[in-house]
Amino acid sequence: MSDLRSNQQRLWDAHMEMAVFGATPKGGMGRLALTDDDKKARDLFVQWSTEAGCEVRVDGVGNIFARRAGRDTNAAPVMTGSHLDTQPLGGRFDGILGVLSGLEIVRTLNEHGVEHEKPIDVVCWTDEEGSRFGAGCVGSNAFVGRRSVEETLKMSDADGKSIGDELKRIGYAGSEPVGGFDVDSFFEIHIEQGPILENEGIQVGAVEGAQASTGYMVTVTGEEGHAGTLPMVLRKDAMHGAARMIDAVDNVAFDFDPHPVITVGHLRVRPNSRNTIPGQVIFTIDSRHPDDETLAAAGRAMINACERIAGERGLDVSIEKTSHRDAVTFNNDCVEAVRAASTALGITCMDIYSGAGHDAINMTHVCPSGMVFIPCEDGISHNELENARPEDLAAGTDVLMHAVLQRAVRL
Ligand code: HGY
Ligand code: MN
Ligand code: MN
Repeated sequence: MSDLRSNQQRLWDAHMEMAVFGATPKGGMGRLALTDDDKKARDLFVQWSTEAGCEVRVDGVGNIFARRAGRDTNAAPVMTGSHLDTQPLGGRFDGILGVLSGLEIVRTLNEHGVEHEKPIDVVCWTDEEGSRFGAGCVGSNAFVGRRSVEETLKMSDADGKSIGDELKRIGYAGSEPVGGFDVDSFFEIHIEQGPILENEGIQVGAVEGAQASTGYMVTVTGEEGHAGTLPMVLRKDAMHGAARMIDAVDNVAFDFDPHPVITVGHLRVRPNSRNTIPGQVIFTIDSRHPDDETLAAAGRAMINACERIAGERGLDVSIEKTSHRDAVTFNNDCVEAVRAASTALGITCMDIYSGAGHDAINMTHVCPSGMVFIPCEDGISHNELENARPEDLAAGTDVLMHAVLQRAVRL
Protein backbone atom coordinates (compact mmCIF):
# COMPACT_ATOMS: atom_id res chain seq x y z
CA MET A 1 0.00 0.00 0.00
CA SER A 2 3.01 2.31 0.23
CA ASP A 3 2.29 3.52 -3.30
CA LEU A 4 -1.05 4.93 -2.10
CA ARG A 5 -0.96 8.70 -2.57
CA SER A 6 -3.51 11.49 -2.18
CA ASN A 7 -4.59 13.66 -5.11
CA GLN A 8 -2.70 16.94 -4.66
CA GLN A 9 -4.82 19.00 -7.05
CA ARG A 10 -8.14 17.74 -5.62
CA LEU A 11 -6.94 18.51 -2.06
CA TRP A 12 -5.83 22.02 -3.05
CA ASP A 13 -9.07 22.69 -4.95
CA ALA A 14 -11.11 21.59 -1.90
CA HIS A 15 -9.26 24.18 0.21
CA MET A 16 -9.88 26.95 -2.31
CA GLU A 17 -13.59 26.05 -2.55
CA MET A 18 -13.92 25.93 1.27
CA ALA A 19 -12.10 29.29 1.53
CA VAL A 20 -15.01 31.09 -0.16
CA PHE A 21 -17.09 31.10 3.04
CA GLY A 22 -15.89 33.99 5.20
CA ALA A 23 -13.15 35.10 2.81
CA THR A 24 -11.56 38.45 3.73
CA PRO A 25 -10.48 41.12 1.19
CA LYS A 26 -6.79 40.35 1.81
CA GLY A 27 -7.26 36.67 0.93
CA GLY A 28 -7.59 35.35 4.46
CA MET A 29 -10.48 33.90 6.44
CA GLY A 30 -12.90 35.41 8.96
CA ARG A 31 -15.24 32.47 9.69
CA LEU A 32 -16.17 32.54 13.38
CA ALA A 33 -17.76 29.46 14.92
CA LEU A 34 -21.50 28.91 14.34
CA THR A 35 -21.91 31.90 12.05
CA ASP A 36 -23.69 31.60 8.68
CA ASP A 37 -20.30 31.20 7.01
CA ASP A 38 -19.43 28.36 9.41
CA LYS A 39 -22.76 26.74 8.51
CA LYS A 40 -21.93 26.95 4.80
CA ALA A 41 -18.51 25.37 5.41
CA ARG A 42 -20.08 22.62 7.53
CA ASP A 43 -22.77 21.99 4.91
CA LEU A 44 -20.12 21.63 2.19
CA PHE A 45 -18.11 19.18 4.33
CA VAL A 46 -21.26 17.12 5.02
CA GLN A 47 -22.16 17.17 1.31
CA TRP A 48 -18.67 16.05 0.23
CA SER A 49 -18.51 13.35 2.93
CA THR A 50 -21.93 11.99 1.98
CA GLU A 51 -20.93 11.96 -1.70
CA ALA A 52 -17.83 9.97 -0.65
CA GLY A 53 -20.07 7.33 0.88
CA CYS A 54 -19.60 8.30 4.52
CA GLU A 55 -22.26 7.95 7.19
CA VAL A 56 -22.48 11.44 8.77
CA ARG A 57 -23.45 11.97 12.43
CA VAL A 58 -23.68 15.20 14.46
CA ASP A 59 -23.46 15.20 18.26
CA GLY A 60 -25.09 17.43 20.87
CA VAL A 61 -22.43 20.17 20.65
CA GLY A 62 -22.26 20.21 16.85
CA ASN A 63 -19.21 17.99 16.33
CA ILE A 64 -19.53 16.30 12.90
CA PHE A 65 -18.30 12.69 12.35
CA ALA A 66 -18.07 11.37 8.77
CA ARG A 67 -17.51 7.60 8.96
CA ARG A 68 -15.93 5.38 6.31
CA ALA A 69 -17.07 1.90 7.35
CA GLY A 70 -14.57 -0.80 8.27
CA ARG A 71 -15.10 -4.55 7.96
CA ASP A 72 -15.64 -4.75 11.72
CA THR A 73 -18.62 -2.47 12.37
CA ASN A 74 -18.23 -2.87 16.15
CA ALA A 75 -14.57 -1.87 16.30
CA ALA A 76 -13.58 1.44 17.88
CA PRO A 77 -12.91 3.98 15.11
CA VAL A 78 -9.61 5.50 14.12
CA MET A 79 -10.33 9.24 14.01
CA THR A 80 -8.70 12.12 12.18
CA GLY A 81 -9.90 15.71 12.04
CA SER A 82 -9.62 19.31 13.16
CA HIS A 83 -11.78 22.46 12.79
CA LEU A 84 -13.42 24.62 10.10
CA ASP A 85 -13.91 27.74 12.24
CA THR A 86 -11.21 30.41 11.96
CA GLN A 87 -9.83 33.46 13.71
CA PRO A 88 -11.49 36.83 12.85
CA LEU A 89 -8.48 37.57 10.60
CA GLY A 90 -7.17 34.07 10.05
CA GLY A 91 -5.96 31.88 7.22
CA ARG A 92 -7.17 29.25 4.73
CA PHE A 93 -5.31 26.31 6.31
CA ASP A 94 -5.38 26.52 10.16
CA GLY A 95 -7.75 23.67 11.09
CA ILE A 96 -9.23 23.42 7.61
CA LEU A 97 -6.33 21.25 6.44
CA GLY A 98 -7.12 18.73 9.18
CA VAL A 99 -10.72 18.29 8.03
CA LEU A 100 -10.10 18.33 4.26
CA SER A 101 -7.09 16.03 4.58
CA GLY A 102 -9.32 13.45 6.25
CA LEU A 103 -11.84 13.80 3.43
CA GLU A 104 -9.05 13.41 0.85
CA ILE A 105 -7.98 10.17 2.57
CA VAL A 106 -11.54 8.81 2.25
CA ARG A 107 -11.65 9.82 -1.43
CA THR A 108 -8.27 8.17 -2.08
CA LEU A 109 -9.23 4.94 -0.27
CA ASN A 110 -12.46 4.85 -2.29
CA GLU A 111 -10.57 5.23 -5.57
CA HIS A 112 -8.27 2.35 -4.74
CA GLY A 113 -10.93 0.15 -3.16
CA VAL A 114 -8.93 -0.09 0.05
CA GLU A 115 -10.64 -1.92 2.90
CA HIS A 116 -9.73 -1.75 6.60
CA GLU A 117 -10.88 -3.48 9.79
CA LYS A 118 -11.77 -0.48 11.92
CA PRO A 119 -14.04 2.40 10.87
CA ILE A 120 -12.31 5.66 10.00
CA ASP A 121 -14.04 8.82 11.27
CA VAL A 122 -13.24 12.25 9.80
CA VAL A 123 -14.12 14.82 12.48
CA CYS A 124 -15.00 18.51 12.33
CA TRP A 125 -14.79 19.79 15.93
CA THR A 126 -16.96 22.72 17.00
CA ASP A 127 -15.29 26.08 17.77
CA GLU A 128 -11.61 25.25 18.19
CA GLU A 129 -10.46 28.87 17.95
CA GLY A 130 -12.58 30.19 20.83
CA SER A 131 -12.64 33.68 19.27
CA ARG A 132 -16.42 34.07 19.58
CA PHE A 133 -17.52 32.24 22.74
CA GLY A 134 -14.47 32.91 24.90
CA ALA A 135 -12.70 29.54 25.21
CA GLY A 136 -11.01 27.26 22.67
CA CYS A 137 -11.48 23.61 21.68
CA VAL A 138 -15.14 23.75 22.70
CA GLY A 139 -16.25 20.62 20.80
CA SER A 140 -13.38 18.37 21.82
CA ASN A 141 -13.49 19.63 25.42
CA ALA A 142 -17.10 18.45 25.62
CA PHE A 143 -16.31 15.20 23.78
CA VAL A 144 -13.65 14.20 26.33
CA GLY A 145 -15.75 15.41 29.28
CA ARG A 146 -13.58 18.37 30.31
CA ARG A 147 -16.69 20.58 30.13
CA SER A 148 -20.27 19.31 30.46
CA VAL A 149 -22.62 19.52 27.48
CA GLU A 150 -24.98 21.65 29.57
CA GLU A 151 -22.21 24.14 30.43
CA THR A 152 -21.00 24.13 26.81
CA LEU A 153 -24.42 24.97 25.37
CA LYS A 154 -24.74 27.91 27.79
CA MET A 155 -21.49 29.58 26.69
CA SER A 156 -22.38 32.89 25.05
CA ASP A 157 -20.81 35.50 22.80
CA ALA A 158 -20.52 39.27 23.43
CA ASP A 159 -24.08 39.72 22.10
CA GLY A 160 -25.46 37.15 24.54
CA LYS A 161 -26.07 34.49 21.86
CA SER A 162 -25.47 31.01 23.32
CA ILE A 163 -23.77 28.06 21.65
CA GLY A 164 -26.98 26.07 22.14
CA ASP A 165 -29.13 28.64 20.36
CA GLU A 166 -26.60 29.17 17.57
CA LEU A 167 -26.29 25.41 16.95
CA LYS A 168 -30.09 25.24 16.58
CA ARG A 169 -30.12 28.29 14.32
CA ILE A 170 -27.61 26.81 11.87
CA GLY A 171 -29.07 23.30 12.06
CA TYR A 172 -26.20 21.56 13.88
CA ALA A 173 -27.77 20.79 17.27
CA GLY A 174 -27.14 17.09 16.74
CA SER A 175 -28.88 14.18 18.45
CA GLU A 176 -25.85 11.93 18.87
CA PRO A 177 -24.43 11.57 22.41
CA VAL A 178 -21.31 13.70 23.05
CA GLY A 179 -18.41 11.29 23.54
CA GLY A 180 -18.75 8.31 25.83
CA PHE A 181 -17.69 5.75 23.22
CA ASP A 182 -14.35 4.00 22.62
CA VAL A 183 -11.93 5.56 20.15
CA ASP A 184 -9.01 3.51 18.88
CA SER A 185 -6.81 6.54 18.19
CA PHE A 186 -6.90 10.13 16.98
CA PHE A 187 -4.58 11.86 14.50
CA GLU A 188 -4.64 15.54 13.53
CA ILE A 189 -2.73 17.14 10.67
CA HIS A 190 -2.11 20.87 11.03
CA ILE A 191 0.14 23.60 9.67
CA GLU A 192 3.01 24.15 12.12
CA GLN A 193 2.11 27.81 12.70
CA GLY A 194 5.83 28.43 13.23
CA PRO A 195 9.00 28.61 11.08
CA ILE A 196 10.96 25.47 12.08
CA LEU A 197 9.98 22.98 9.33
CA GLU A 198 10.32 25.60 6.59
CA ASN A 199 13.71 26.79 7.91
CA GLU A 200 14.96 23.19 8.17
CA GLY A 201 13.58 22.28 4.72
CA ILE A 202 11.69 19.35 6.26
CA GLN A 203 8.33 18.25 4.82
CA VAL A 204 6.63 16.80 7.91
CA GLY A 205 6.83 17.15 11.70
CA ALA A 206 6.15 14.21 14.02
CA VAL A 207 4.67 16.13 16.95
CA GLU A 208 5.92 14.80 20.29
CA GLY A 209 3.89 17.06 22.57
CA ALA A 210 2.31 20.47 23.20
CA GLN A 211 2.87 23.17 25.79
CA ALA A 212 0.63 24.03 28.72
CA SER A 213 -1.81 26.90 28.38
CA THR A 214 -3.84 29.01 30.84
CA GLY A 215 -6.38 31.72 29.99
CA TYR A 216 -7.62 34.48 32.31
CA MET A 217 -10.23 37.22 32.14
CA VAL A 218 -9.34 40.37 34.14
CA THR A 219 -12.10 42.84 35.11
CA VAL A 220 -10.86 46.25 36.31
CA THR A 221 -13.51 48.43 37.94
CA GLY A 222 -13.18 52.15 38.75
CA GLU A 223 -15.71 55.00 38.39
CA GLU A 224 -17.04 56.75 35.31
CA GLY A 225 -16.45 60.52 35.33
CA HIS A 226 -16.31 63.62 33.18
CA ALA A 227 -13.15 63.83 31.11
CA GLY A 228 -13.09 67.63 31.42
CA THR A 229 -13.93 68.32 35.00
CA LEU A 230 -12.56 65.57 37.24
CA PRO A 231 -9.01 66.33 38.52
CA MET A 232 -6.46 63.60 37.80
CA VAL A 233 -5.77 62.95 41.49
CA LEU A 234 -9.46 62.16 42.15
CA ARG A 235 -9.92 59.71 39.33
CA LYS A 236 -10.55 55.93 39.51
CA ASP A 237 -9.64 55.41 35.90
CA ALA A 238 -10.13 51.76 34.89
CA MET A 239 -8.42 52.29 31.52
CA HIS A 240 -5.22 53.67 33.04
CA GLY A 241 -5.21 50.87 35.61
CA ALA A 242 -5.72 48.23 32.92
CA ALA A 243 -2.95 49.75 30.82
CA ARG A 244 -0.50 49.50 33.71
CA MET A 245 -1.62 45.93 34.41
CA ILE A 246 -1.20 44.90 30.76
CA ASP A 247 2.34 46.29 30.78
CA ALA A 248 3.12 44.50 34.07
CA VAL A 249 1.69 41.20 32.75
CA ASP A 250 3.87 41.46 29.63
CA ASN A 251 6.96 42.08 31.81
CA VAL A 252 6.29 38.89 33.83
CA ALA A 253 7.27 36.85 30.74
CA PHE A 254 10.85 38.13 31.06
CA ASP A 255 11.17 36.99 34.67
CA PHE A 256 11.27 33.34 33.57
CA ASP A 257 13.72 31.41 31.37
CA PRO A 258 12.69 30.19 28.86
CA HIS A 259 10.04 32.90 28.62
CA PRO A 260 6.39 31.93 28.79
CA VAL A 261 4.41 33.47 25.93
CA ILE A 262 1.83 35.94 27.27
CA THR A 263 -0.73 37.68 25.08
CA VAL A 264 -3.44 40.24 25.86
CA GLY A 265 -5.58 39.92 22.75
CA HIS A 266 -9.03 41.13 23.73
CA LEU A 267 -10.14 44.32 25.54
CA ARG A 268 -13.58 45.73 26.29
CA VAL A 269 -14.09 49.27 27.67
CA ARG A 270 -17.24 50.62 29.37
CA PRO A 271 -18.75 53.01 28.42
CA ASN A 272 -16.15 53.33 25.63
CA SER A 273 -16.81 57.04 25.08
CA ARG A 274 -13.97 59.42 24.28
CA ASN A 275 -14.98 62.00 26.90
CA THR A 276 -15.96 59.72 29.80
CA ILE A 277 -13.37 58.27 32.19
CA PRO A 278 -13.76 54.49 31.76
CA GLY A 279 -15.48 52.85 34.72
CA GLN A 280 -14.73 49.27 33.68
CA VAL A 281 -12.19 47.54 31.46
CA ILE A 282 -12.13 43.79 30.76
CA PHE A 283 -9.10 42.16 29.14
CA THR A 284 -8.00 38.58 28.47
CA ILE A 285 -4.62 36.93 29.08
CA ASP A 286 -3.42 33.92 27.06
CA SER A 287 -0.32 32.40 28.73
CA ARG A 288 1.66 29.31 27.69
CA HIS A 289 4.82 27.41 28.62
CA PRO A 290 6.20 23.88 28.14
CA ASP A 291 6.46 23.42 31.93
CA ASP A 292 3.29 23.29 34.07
CA GLU A 293 4.96 24.62 37.22
CA THR A 294 6.58 27.57 35.46
CA LEU A 295 3.25 28.52 33.89
CA ALA A 296 1.56 28.38 37.30
CA ALA A 297 4.30 30.59 38.80
CA ALA A 298 3.89 33.09 35.98
CA GLY A 299 0.13 33.08 36.64
CA ARG A 300 0.68 33.91 40.31
CA ALA A 301 3.07 36.73 39.38
CA MET A 302 0.54 38.21 36.93
CA ILE A 303 -2.26 38.09 39.50
CA ASN A 304 -0.07 39.72 42.14
CA ALA A 305 0.92 42.50 39.75
CA CYS A 306 -2.71 43.25 38.84
CA GLU A 307 -3.80 43.29 42.49
CA ARG A 308 -0.88 45.56 43.47
CA ILE A 309 -1.70 48.09 40.75
CA ALA A 310 -5.41 48.03 41.62
CA GLY A 311 -4.50 48.85 45.25
CA GLU A 312 -2.25 51.73 44.19
CA ARG A 313 -4.97 53.22 41.96
CA GLY A 314 -8.02 52.69 44.20
CA LEU A 315 -9.53 50.24 41.70
CA ASP A 316 -11.22 46.87 42.09
CA VAL A 317 -9.88 43.93 40.09
CA SER A 318 -11.24 40.41 39.64
CA ILE A 319 -9.30 37.72 37.78
CA GLU A 320 -11.09 34.60 36.49
CA LYS A 321 -9.20 31.56 35.14
CA THR A 322 -11.20 30.80 31.97
CA SER A 323 -9.22 27.85 30.63
CA HIS A 324 -6.32 25.58 31.47
CA ARG A 325 -4.55 22.71 29.80
CA ASP A 326 -1.45 20.91 31.11
CA ALA A 327 1.47 20.25 28.81
CA VAL A 328 0.97 16.93 27.01
CA THR A 329 3.15 14.22 25.47
CA PHE A 330 1.54 12.44 22.52
CA ASN A 331 1.25 8.66 22.46
CA ASN A 332 4.55 7.13 21.42
CA ASP A 333 2.92 4.55 19.10
CA CYS A 334 1.13 7.37 17.26
CA VAL A 335 4.28 9.48 17.02
CA GLU A 336 6.18 6.43 15.77
CA ALA A 337 3.42 5.71 13.20
CA VAL A 338 3.98 9.22 11.78
CA ARG A 339 7.75 8.74 11.66
CA ALA A 340 7.43 5.27 10.06
CA ALA A 341 4.90 6.48 7.46
CA SER A 342 7.26 9.31 6.47
CA THR A 343 10.16 6.90 6.10
CA ALA A 344 8.09 4.42 4.05
CA LEU A 345 6.98 7.23 1.74
CA GLY A 346 10.42 8.83 1.43
CA ILE A 347 9.14 12.06 2.99
CA THR A 348 11.55 13.98 5.24
CA CYS A 349 10.44 14.14 8.86
CA MET A 350 11.67 15.61 12.14
CA ASP A 351 10.36 15.51 15.71
CA ILE A 352 8.79 18.79 16.76
CA TYR A 353 6.86 20.34 19.65
CA SER A 354 3.61 22.31 19.38
CA GLY A 355 3.40 25.87 20.71
CA ALA A 356 -0.21 26.08 19.55
CA GLY A 357 -3.21 24.35 21.08
CA HIS A 358 -5.14 21.70 19.16
CA ASP A 359 -8.10 19.34 19.61
CA ALA A 360 -5.61 16.44 19.54
CA ILE A 361 -4.40 17.63 22.95
CA ASN A 362 -7.85 17.03 24.39
CA MET A 363 -8.08 13.65 22.68
CA THR A 364 -5.03 12.46 24.68
CA HIS A 365 -7.50 12.19 27.59
CA VAL A 366 -9.51 9.43 25.86
CA CYS A 367 -7.27 7.61 23.37
CA PRO A 368 -3.76 7.37 21.90
CA SER A 369 -3.29 10.59 19.92
CA GLY A 370 -0.75 12.08 17.57
CA MET A 371 -0.21 14.95 15.16
CA VAL A 372 1.36 15.60 11.79
CA PHE A 373 2.71 19.11 11.08
CA ILE A 374 3.48 20.59 7.68
CA PRO A 375 5.33 23.83 6.96
CA CYS A 376 3.53 27.15 6.43
CA GLU A 377 5.04 30.13 4.65
CA ASP A 378 7.36 32.13 6.98
CA GLY A 379 5.64 30.35 9.91
CA ILE A 380 2.79 32.87 9.68
CA SER A 381 -0.64 31.95 11.12
CA HIS A 382 -3.60 33.69 12.80
CA ASN A 383 -3.00 36.18 10.03
CA GLU A 384 -4.67 36.66 6.61
CA LEU A 385 -1.30 36.05 4.94
CA GLU A 386 -1.18 32.42 6.20
CA ASN A 387 -0.12 30.23 3.29
CA ALA A 388 1.02 26.68 2.52
CA ARG A 389 2.25 24.82 -0.58
CA PRO A 390 0.08 22.24 -2.41
CA GLU A 391 2.93 19.72 -2.35
CA ASP A 392 3.23 20.04 1.44
CA LEU A 393 -0.53 19.60 1.94
CA ALA A 394 -0.30 16.42 -0.13
CA ALA A 395 2.87 15.05 1.51
CA GLY A 396 1.40 15.58 4.98
CA THR A 397 -1.85 13.94 3.90
CA ASP A 398 0.02 10.92 2.57
CA VAL A 399 1.84 10.50 5.88
CA LEU A 400 -1.42 10.91 7.79
CA MET A 401 -3.16 8.37 5.53
CA HIS A 402 -0.52 5.73 6.15
CA ALA A 403 -0.41 6.38 9.89
CA VAL A 404 -4.23 6.09 10.07
CA LEU A 405 -4.21 2.93 7.95
CA GLN A 406 -1.51 1.38 10.11
CA ARG A 407 -4.01 1.59 12.97
CA ALA A 408 -7.21 0.90 10.98
CA VAL A 409 -5.99 -2.14 9.02
CA ARG A 410 -4.56 -3.84 12.10
CA LEU A 411 -6.99 -6.03 14.05
O1 HGY B 1 -4.72 29.23 20.17
C1 HGY B 1 -4.28 28.22 19.63
O2 HGY B 1 -3.24 27.72 20.00
C2 HGY B 1 -5.01 27.58 18.46
O3 HGY B 1 -4.39 27.97 17.28
N1 HGY B 1 -6.39 27.96 18.42
MN1 MN C 1 -5.98 25.27 14.57
MN1 MN D 1 -5.80 28.64 15.30
